[in-house]
Amino acid sequence: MEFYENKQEPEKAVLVAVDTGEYDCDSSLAELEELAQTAGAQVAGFVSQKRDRPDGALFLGSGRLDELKEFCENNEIDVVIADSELSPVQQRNMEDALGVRVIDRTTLILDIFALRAVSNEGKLQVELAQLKYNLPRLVGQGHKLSRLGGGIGTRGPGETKLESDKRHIRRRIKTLEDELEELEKRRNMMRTRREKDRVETVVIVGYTNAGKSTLMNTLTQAGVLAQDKLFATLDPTARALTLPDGRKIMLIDTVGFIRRLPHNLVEAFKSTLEEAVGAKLILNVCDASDPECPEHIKVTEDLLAELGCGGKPVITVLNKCDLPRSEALPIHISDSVEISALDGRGLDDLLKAISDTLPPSRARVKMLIPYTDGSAAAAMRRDGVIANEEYREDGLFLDITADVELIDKYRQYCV
Ligand SMILES: Nc1nc2c(ncn2[C@@H]2O[C@H](COP(=O)(O)OP(=O)(O)OP(=O)(O)O)[C@@H](O)[C@H]2O)c(=O)[nH]1
Ligand SMILES: [Mg+2]
Repeated sequence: MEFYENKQEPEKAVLVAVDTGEYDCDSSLAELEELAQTAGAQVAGFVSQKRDRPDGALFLGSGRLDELKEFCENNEIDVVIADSELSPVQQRNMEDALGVRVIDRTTLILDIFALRAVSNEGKLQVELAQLKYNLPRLVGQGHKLSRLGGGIGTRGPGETKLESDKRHIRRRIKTLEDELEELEKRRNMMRTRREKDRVETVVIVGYTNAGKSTLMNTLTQAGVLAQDKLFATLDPTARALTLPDGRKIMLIDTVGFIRRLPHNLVEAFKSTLEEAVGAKLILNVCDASDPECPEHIKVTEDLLAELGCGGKPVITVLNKCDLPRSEALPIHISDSVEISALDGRGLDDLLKAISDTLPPSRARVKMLIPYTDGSAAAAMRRDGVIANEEYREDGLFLDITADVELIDKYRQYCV
Protein backbone atom coordinates (compact mmCIF):
# COMPACT_ATOMS: atom_id res chain seq x y z
CA MET A 1 0.00 0.00 0.00
CA GLU A 2 1.29 3.39 -0.87
CA PHE A 3 0.84 6.20 1.54
CA TYR A 4 1.57 9.83 0.76
CA GLU A 5 1.77 12.27 3.57
CA ASN A 6 0.97 15.90 2.84
CA LYS A 7 1.40 15.26 -0.83
CA GLN A 8 0.17 18.30 -2.66
CA GLU A 9 -0.83 18.23 -6.26
CA PRO A 10 1.15 20.83 -8.20
CA GLU A 11 -0.99 23.77 -9.28
CA LYS A 12 -1.79 23.79 -12.98
CA ALA A 13 -0.88 27.05 -14.63
CA VAL A 14 -1.37 28.81 -17.96
CA LEU A 15 1.15 31.48 -18.91
CA VAL A 16 -0.10 34.49 -20.84
CA ALA A 17 1.80 37.25 -22.58
CA VAL A 18 1.10 40.25 -24.76
CA ASP A 19 3.79 40.45 -27.43
CA THR A 20 4.37 44.15 -27.96
CA GLY A 21 7.71 43.57 -29.65
CA GLU A 22 9.48 45.32 -26.78
CA TYR A 23 11.41 42.17 -25.88
CA ASP A 24 11.68 38.59 -27.13
CA CYS A 25 8.32 37.20 -26.06
CA ASP A 26 9.20 33.51 -26.54
CA SER A 27 12.36 33.53 -24.47
CA SER A 28 10.62 35.59 -21.82
CA LEU A 29 7.80 33.00 -21.68
CA ALA A 30 10.36 30.18 -21.47
CA GLU A 31 11.91 31.93 -18.49
CA LEU A 32 8.47 32.47 -16.96
CA GLU A 33 7.89 28.72 -17.28
CA GLU A 34 11.09 28.06 -15.34
CA LEU A 35 10.00 30.54 -12.70
CA ALA A 36 6.57 28.90 -12.46
CA GLN A 37 8.15 25.46 -12.09
CA THR A 38 10.50 26.80 -9.44
CA ALA A 39 7.42 27.96 -7.54
CA GLY A 40 5.97 24.47 -7.80
CA ALA A 41 3.50 24.85 -10.65
CA GLN A 42 2.97 22.60 -13.61
CA VAL A 43 2.62 24.58 -16.82
CA ALA A 44 -0.27 23.30 -18.92
CA GLY A 45 -0.21 25.85 -21.71
CA PHE A 46 0.78 29.19 -23.16
CA VAL A 47 -1.31 31.98 -24.61
CA SER A 48 0.26 34.98 -26.27
CA GLN A 49 -1.20 37.75 -28.35
CA LYS A 50 0.45 40.32 -30.59
CA ARG A 51 -0.82 43.80 -29.71
CA ASP A 52 0.61 47.32 -29.57
CA ARG A 53 -0.02 47.32 -25.84
CA PRO A 54 -1.94 45.21 -23.31
CA ASP A 55 -5.65 45.97 -23.03
CA GLY A 56 -6.13 48.47 -20.21
CA ALA A 57 -9.04 46.59 -18.66
CA LEU A 58 -8.54 42.93 -19.58
CA PHE A 59 -4.82 42.65 -20.50
CA LEU A 60 -5.73 40.41 -23.50
CA GLY A 61 -8.27 41.20 -26.19
CA SER A 62 -11.73 39.89 -25.34
CA GLY A 63 -11.67 37.19 -28.04
CA ARG A 64 -8.39 35.77 -26.80
CA LEU A 65 -9.67 35.99 -23.24
CA ASP A 66 -12.67 33.83 -24.16
CA GLU A 67 -10.33 31.20 -25.62
CA LEU A 68 -8.29 31.33 -22.44
CA LYS A 69 -11.43 30.84 -20.36
CA GLU A 70 -12.35 27.76 -22.35
CA PHE A 71 -8.83 26.38 -22.01
CA CYS A 72 -8.94 26.96 -18.24
CA GLU A 73 -12.25 25.14 -17.93
CA ASN A 74 -11.21 22.19 -20.10
CA ASN A 75 -7.91 21.71 -18.35
CA GLU A 76 -8.80 22.38 -14.72
CA ILE A 77 -6.41 25.31 -14.50
CA ASP A 78 -5.72 26.70 -11.02
CA VAL A 79 -3.80 29.82 -11.86
CA VAL A 80 -3.13 32.14 -14.78
CA ILE A 81 0.26 33.86 -14.75
CA ALA A 82 0.84 37.00 -16.81
CA ASP A 83 4.34 37.69 -18.12
CA SER A 84 4.18 41.39 -17.26
CA GLU A 85 2.98 43.39 -14.32
CA LEU A 86 -0.80 43.59 -14.13
CA SER A 87 -2.59 46.66 -12.88
CA PRO A 88 -4.99 46.03 -10.00
CA VAL A 89 -7.87 46.60 -12.42
CA GLN A 90 -6.57 44.15 -15.03
CA GLN A 91 -6.01 41.50 -12.39
CA ARG A 92 -9.49 41.87 -10.91
CA ASN A 93 -11.24 41.90 -14.30
CA MET A 94 -9.32 38.84 -15.48
CA GLU A 95 -10.19 36.93 -12.31
CA ASP A 96 -13.84 37.83 -12.73
CA ALA A 97 -13.84 36.81 -16.38
CA LEU A 98 -11.86 33.58 -15.99
CA GLY A 99 -13.01 32.38 -12.58
CA VAL A 100 -9.47 31.35 -11.59
CA ARG A 101 -6.72 33.08 -9.68
CA VAL A 102 -4.61 35.47 -11.76
CA ILE A 103 -1.12 36.60 -10.77
CA ASP A 104 1.70 38.37 -12.59
CA ARG A 105 5.42 37.87 -13.11
CA THR A 106 6.35 40.15 -10.23
CA THR A 107 4.10 38.32 -7.76
CA LEU A 108 5.61 35.03 -8.93
CA ILE A 109 9.19 36.22 -8.38
CA LEU A 110 8.26 37.64 -4.97
CA ASP A 111 6.70 34.27 -4.16
CA ILE A 112 9.90 32.39 -5.03
CA PHE A 113 11.90 34.80 -2.92
CA ALA A 114 9.48 34.15 -0.05
CA LEU A 115 10.04 30.40 -0.40
CA ARG A 116 13.81 30.87 -0.48
CA ALA A 117 14.32 33.41 2.30
CA VAL A 118 16.30 31.90 5.15
CA SER A 119 17.94 34.66 7.14
CA ASN A 120 16.00 37.12 9.24
CA GLU A 121 17.12 39.95 6.99
CA GLY A 122 16.13 38.07 3.84
CA LYS A 123 12.65 37.39 5.22
CA LEU A 124 12.15 41.01 6.23
CA GLN A 125 13.27 42.19 2.80
CA VAL A 126 10.87 39.88 0.98
CA GLU A 127 7.97 40.78 3.24
CA LEU A 128 8.64 44.47 2.69
CA ALA A 129 8.71 44.02 -1.07
CA GLN A 130 5.48 41.96 -1.00
CA LEU A 131 3.63 44.48 1.13
CA LYS A 132 4.76 47.40 -0.98
CA TYR A 133 3.68 45.62 -4.13
CA ASN A 134 0.35 44.54 -2.71
CA LEU A 135 -0.64 47.72 -0.92
CA PRO A 136 -1.94 49.59 -3.99
CA ARG A 137 -3.58 46.36 -5.13
CA LEU A 138 -5.83 46.20 -2.09
CA VAL A 139 -7.83 49.23 -3.19
CA GLY A 140 -11.52 48.46 -3.26
CA GLN A 141 -11.08 44.71 -3.08
CA GLY A 142 -12.56 44.57 0.41
CA HIS A 143 -14.33 41.25 0.79
CA LYS A 144 -12.29 39.66 -1.98
CA LEU A 145 -9.13 39.58 0.09
CA SER A 146 -10.16 36.41 1.81
CA ARG A 147 -10.00 34.68 -1.55
CA LEU A 148 -6.23 34.90 -1.46
CA GLY A 149 -6.22 31.74 0.58
CA GLY A 150 -3.09 29.89 -0.49
CA GLY A 151 -1.16 28.77 -3.52
CA ILE A 152 1.42 30.49 -5.64
CA GLY A 153 1.60 34.20 -5.15
CA THR A 154 0.16 34.14 -1.66
CA ARG A 155 2.96 32.47 0.28
CA GLY A 156 5.53 34.07 2.50
CA PRO A 157 5.58 36.12 5.60
CA GLY A 158 3.24 38.66 4.04
CA GLU A 159 0.45 36.11 3.71
CA THR A 160 -1.57 36.63 6.88
CA LYS A 161 -0.94 40.36 6.83
CA LEU A 162 -2.78 40.66 3.55
CA GLU A 163 -6.02 40.18 5.39
CA SER A 164 -5.53 43.20 7.56
CA ASP A 165 -6.39 46.72 6.56
CA LYS A 166 -4.15 49.16 4.74
CA ARG A 167 -3.37 51.18 7.83
CA HIS A 168 -2.06 48.08 9.52
CA ILE A 169 0.02 47.28 6.47
CA ARG A 170 1.49 50.77 6.36
CA ARG A 171 2.45 50.43 10.00
CA ARG A 172 4.03 47.06 9.26
CA ILE A 173 5.98 48.55 6.34
CA LYS A 174 7.35 51.22 8.66
CA THR A 175 8.36 48.62 11.26
CA LEU A 176 10.08 46.52 8.62
CA GLU A 177 11.93 49.51 7.25
CA ASP A 178 13.13 50.39 10.74
CA GLU A 179 14.28 46.85 11.46
CA LEU A 180 16.07 46.62 8.14
CA GLU A 181 17.75 49.93 8.80
CA GLU A 182 19.12 48.52 12.07
CA LEU A 183 20.41 45.43 10.27
CA GLU A 184 21.96 47.63 7.60
CA LYS A 185 23.81 49.62 10.26
CA ARG A 186 25.26 46.39 11.62
CA ARG A 187 26.24 45.33 8.12
CA ASN A 188 27.94 48.66 7.54
CA MET A 189 29.88 48.24 10.77
CA MET A 190 31.13 44.86 9.62
CA ARG A 191 32.13 46.38 6.29
CA THR A 192 33.99 49.18 8.04
CA ARG A 193 35.82 46.63 10.15
CA ARG A 194 36.81 44.70 7.05
CA GLU A 195 38.10 47.90 5.52
CA LYS A 196 40.10 48.60 8.67
CA ASP A 197 41.59 45.12 8.54
CA ARG A 198 42.32 45.95 4.92
CA VAL A 199 40.64 42.87 3.59
CA GLU A 200 39.72 43.61 -0.01
CA THR A 201 36.36 42.30 -1.10
CA VAL A 202 35.57 40.70 -4.42
CA VAL A 203 31.89 40.21 -5.14
CA ILE A 204 30.35 37.50 -7.33
CA VAL A 205 27.26 38.73 -9.17
CA GLY A 206 25.35 37.54 -12.21
CA TYR A 207 22.16 36.20 -13.67
CA THR A 208 20.30 33.61 -11.64
CA ASN A 209 21.51 30.02 -12.14
CA ALA A 210 24.80 31.15 -13.74
CA GLY A 211 26.85 29.14 -11.23
CA LYS A 212 27.86 31.83 -8.72
CA SER A 213 27.46 29.65 -5.63
CA THR A 214 29.19 26.73 -7.34
CA LEU A 215 32.16 29.00 -8.08
CA MET A 216 32.17 30.24 -4.49
CA ASN A 217 32.16 26.64 -3.24
CA THR A 218 34.91 25.49 -5.61
CA LEU A 219 37.16 28.39 -4.64
CA THR A 220 36.55 28.42 -0.89
CA GLN A 221 34.79 25.16 0.07
CA ALA A 222 32.08 27.41 1.48
CA GLY A 223 29.32 24.82 1.35
CA VAL A 224 26.80 27.29 -0.04
CA LEU A 225 23.64 25.77 -1.45
CA ALA A 226 24.02 25.48 -5.22
CA GLN A 227 21.08 24.14 -7.18
CA ASP A 228 19.68 23.97 -10.65
CA LYS A 229 16.95 26.32 -9.51
CA LEU A 230 16.31 30.00 -9.95
CA PHE A 231 17.20 32.16 -6.97
CA ALA A 232 18.82 29.38 -4.92
CA THR A 233 20.77 32.08 -3.09
CA LEU A 234 19.17 35.06 -1.37
CA ASP A 235 21.58 35.90 1.42
CA PRO A 236 25.07 37.10 0.72
CA THR A 237 27.79 34.78 2.04
CA ALA A 238 31.37 35.90 2.61
CA ARG A 239 34.43 33.62 2.72
CA ALA A 240 38.14 34.30 2.92
CA LEU A 241 40.31 33.34 -0.02
CA THR A 242 44.09 33.52 -0.46
CA LEU A 243 45.28 34.60 -3.89
CA PRO A 244 48.33 33.01 -5.55
CA ASP A 245 50.32 36.16 -4.67
CA GLY A 246 49.60 35.58 -0.99
CA ARG A 247 47.04 38.34 -0.60
CA LYS A 248 43.96 37.52 1.43
CA ILE A 249 40.63 38.65 0.03
CA MET A 250 36.99 38.28 1.00
CA LEU A 251 34.80 36.66 -1.62
CA ILE A 252 31.06 37.41 -1.49
CA ASP A 253 28.29 35.37 -3.13
CA THR A 254 25.07 37.29 -3.83
CA VAL A 255 21.47 36.93 -4.97
CA GLY A 256 21.03 36.34 -8.69
CA PHE A 257 19.67 38.91 -11.10
CA ILE A 258 16.89 38.50 -13.65
CA ARG A 259 15.57 40.71 -16.43
CA ARG A 260 12.81 43.08 -15.36
CA LEU A 261 13.60 42.39 -11.71
CA PRO A 262 10.66 43.79 -9.72
CA HIS A 263 11.55 47.28 -8.68
CA ASN A 264 10.36 46.77 -5.10
CA LEU A 265 12.68 43.81 -4.82
CA VAL A 266 15.70 45.82 -5.96
CA GLU A 267 14.73 48.46 -3.40
CA ALA A 268 14.28 45.92 -0.63
CA PHE A 269 17.53 44.10 -1.39
CA LYS A 270 19.53 47.24 -1.85
CA SER A 271 21.37 46.87 1.43
CA THR A 272 22.54 43.34 0.64
CA LEU A 273 23.25 44.20 -2.96
CA GLU A 274 25.30 47.09 -1.69
CA GLU A 275 27.97 44.52 -0.87
CA ALA A 276 28.69 44.91 -4.56
CA VAL A 277 29.11 48.65 -4.16
CA GLY A 278 31.65 48.18 -1.38
CA ALA A 279 33.70 45.66 -3.35
CA LYS A 280 37.01 46.47 -5.02
CA LEU A 281 36.34 44.10 -7.91
CA ILE A 282 33.23 42.57 -9.45
CA LEU A 283 33.01 39.13 -11.02
CA ASN A 284 30.09 39.04 -13.47
CA VAL A 285 29.46 35.31 -13.77
CA CYS A 286 27.39 34.04 -16.68
CA ASP A 287 26.40 30.71 -18.18
CA ALA A 288 28.35 30.80 -21.45
CA SER A 289 26.41 27.78 -22.76
CA ASP A 290 23.09 29.63 -22.56
CA PRO A 291 21.92 31.21 -25.84
CA GLU A 292 20.62 34.13 -23.79
CA CYS A 293 24.04 34.72 -22.25
CA PRO A 294 24.75 38.12 -23.89
CA GLU A 295 21.39 39.37 -22.63
CA HIS A 296 22.16 38.04 -19.14
CA ILE A 297 25.51 39.84 -19.04
CA LYS A 298 23.77 43.04 -20.12
CA VAL A 299 21.00 42.76 -17.50
CA THR A 300 23.64 42.32 -14.79
CA GLU A 301 25.68 45.27 -16.05
CA ASP A 302 22.59 47.49 -16.11
CA LEU A 303 21.56 46.52 -12.58
CA LEU A 304 25.10 47.14 -11.33
CA ALA A 305 25.03 50.58 -12.88
CA GLU A 306 21.67 51.22 -11.20
CA LEU A 307 23.20 50.23 -7.87
CA GLY A 308 25.99 52.74 -8.38
CA CYS A 309 28.81 50.35 -9.31
CA GLY A 310 29.68 51.99 -12.61
CA GLY A 311 33.41 52.48 -13.02
CA LYS A 312 34.43 49.56 -10.81
CA PRO A 313 36.70 46.95 -12.38
CA VAL A 314 34.67 43.98 -13.67
CA ILE A 315 35.86 40.56 -14.84
CA THR A 316 33.31 38.76 -17.02
CA VAL A 317 33.48 35.11 -15.97
CA LEU A 318 32.28 32.83 -18.76
CA ASN A 319 31.21 29.82 -16.72
CA LYS A 320 30.12 26.31 -17.71
CA CYS A 321 32.76 26.08 -20.46
CA ASP A 322 32.68 22.29 -19.99
CA LEU A 323 29.52 22.63 -22.11
CA PRO A 324 29.50 23.88 -25.74
CA ARG A 325 29.86 27.64 -25.83
CA SER A 326 26.79 29.51 -27.03
CA GLU A 327 27.10 30.81 -30.58
CA ALA A 328 25.34 33.98 -29.53
CA LEU A 329 28.48 35.06 -27.67
CA PRO A 330 31.07 37.17 -29.51
CA ILE A 331 34.44 35.42 -29.99
CA HIS A 332 36.28 38.06 -28.04
CA ILE A 333 34.95 39.62 -24.87
CA SER A 334 37.28 42.04 -23.15
CA ASP A 335 38.34 41.33 -19.56
CA SER A 336 36.82 37.87 -19.60
CA VAL A 337 37.99 34.47 -18.36
CA GLU A 338 36.60 31.09 -19.39
CA ILE A 339 36.08 28.67 -16.55
CA SER A 340 34.08 25.71 -15.38
CA ALA A 341 33.14 26.05 -11.74
CA LEU A 342 32.07 22.42 -11.91
CA ASP A 343 35.24 20.70 -13.14
CA GLY A 344 37.67 23.43 -12.15
CA ARG A 345 39.17 24.32 -15.51
CA GLY A 346 40.25 27.93 -15.93
CA LEU A 347 40.21 28.66 -12.21
CA ASP A 348 43.96 29.37 -12.14
CA ASP A 349 43.46 31.93 -14.91
CA LEU A 350 40.61 33.47 -12.95
CA LEU A 351 42.67 33.77 -9.75
CA LYS A 352 45.49 35.32 -11.76
CA ALA A 353 43.08 37.78 -13.38
CA ILE A 354 41.79 38.71 -9.90
CA SER A 355 45.37 39.29 -8.66
CA ASP A 356 46.21 41.36 -11.72
CA THR A 357 43.05 43.44 -11.57
CA LEU A 358 42.90 44.12 -7.84
CA PRO A 359 44.99 47.16 -7.12
CA PRO A 360 47.74 46.21 -4.66
CA SER A 361 47.02 47.50 -1.20
CA ARG A 362 50.13 46.40 0.70
CA ALA A 363 53.76 46.26 -0.33
CA ARG A 364 57.06 45.20 1.23
CA VAL A 365 59.77 47.88 1.24
CA LYS A 366 63.04 48.80 2.90
CA MET A 367 63.22 52.25 4.51
CA LEU A 368 65.77 54.33 6.28
CA ILE A 369 64.00 56.89 8.46
CA PRO A 370 66.14 59.64 9.99
CA TYR A 371 65.92 59.86 13.78
CA THR A 372 64.65 63.42 13.40
CA ASP A 373 61.36 62.17 11.86
CA GLY A 374 59.85 60.42 14.84
CA SER A 375 56.30 60.62 13.54
CA ALA A 376 57.16 58.77 10.31
CA ALA A 377 58.76 55.96 12.28
CA ALA A 378 55.76 55.81 14.61
CA ALA A 379 53.25 55.76 11.73
CA MET A 380 55.11 53.00 9.89
CA ARG A 381 55.40 50.94 13.06
CA ARG A 382 51.70 51.36 13.82
CA ASP A 383 50.54 50.17 10.42
CA GLY A 384 53.23 47.84 9.13
CA VAL A 385 54.42 44.33 9.80
CA ILE A 386 58.15 44.51 10.43
CA ALA A 387 60.37 41.74 9.09
CA ASN A 388 63.57 43.32 10.30
CA GLU A 389 64.66 46.55 12.00
CA GLU A 390 68.09 47.99 12.83
CA TYR A 391 69.18 51.15 14.61
CA ARG A 392 71.82 52.39 12.20
CA GLU A 393 74.11 55.38 12.40
CA ASP A 394 72.04 57.46 9.96
CA GLY A 395 68.57 56.41 11.03
CA LEU A 396 66.09 53.62 11.69
CA PHE A 397 66.22 50.88 9.05
CA LEU A 398 62.96 48.98 8.45
CA ASP A 399 62.19 45.99 6.27
CA ILE A 400 58.44 46.36 6.38
CA THR A 401 55.14 45.38 4.72
CA ALA A 402 52.68 48.25 4.85
CA ASP A 403 49.81 50.03 3.18
CA VAL A 404 50.82 51.43 -0.21
CA GLU A 405 49.30 54.82 0.57
CA LEU A 406 51.35 55.12 3.73
CA ILE A 407 54.52 54.05 1.94
CA ASP A 408 53.79 56.67 -0.67
CA LYS A 409 53.60 59.34 2.02
CA TYR A 410 57.16 58.57 3.19
CA ARG A 411 58.48 57.63 -0.21
CA GLN A 412 61.62 59.77 0.31
CA TYR A 413 62.83 57.30 2.95
CA CYS A 414 62.59 54.21 0.77
CA VAL A 415 65.92 52.64 -0.09
N1 LIG B 1 27.89 22.10 -16.54
C1 LIG B 1 28.10 22.99 -15.59
N2 LIG B 1 27.14 23.25 -14.68
C2 LIG B 1 27.41 24.17 -13.72
C3 LIG B 1 28.66 24.85 -13.65
N3 LIG B 1 28.61 25.71 -12.60
C4 LIG B 1 27.38 25.57 -12.05
N4 LIG B 1 26.66 24.63 -12.70
C5 LIG B 1 25.28 24.20 -12.40
O1 LIG B 1 24.40 25.29 -12.57
C6 LIG B 1 23.34 25.22 -11.61
C7 LIG B 1 23.22 26.54 -10.85
O2 LIG B 1 24.35 26.68 -10.04
P1 LIG B 1 24.40 27.68 -8.80
O3 LIG B 1 25.80 27.74 -8.34
O4 LIG B 1 23.33 27.36 -7.79
O5 LIG B 1 23.99 29.05 -9.53
P2 LIG B 1 23.80 30.50 -8.89
O6 LIG B 1 24.34 31.46 -9.88
O7 LIG B 1 24.36 30.54 -7.52
O8 LIG B 1 22.21 30.59 -8.88
P3 LIG B 1 21.25 31.49 -7.96
O9 LIG B 1 21.75 31.47 -6.56
O10 LIG B 1 19.95 30.78 -8.12
O11 LIG B 1 21.24 32.85 -8.57
C8 LIG B 1 23.66 24.02 -10.71
O12 LIG B 1 22.91 22.94 -11.15
C9 LIG B 1 25.14 23.80 -10.95
O13 LIG B 1 25.52 22.46 -10.75
C10 LIG B 1 29.66 24.54 -14.63
O14 LIG B 1 30.78 25.05 -14.67
N5 LIG B 1 29.32 23.60 -15.58
MG1 LIG C 1 23.52 30.95 -5.75
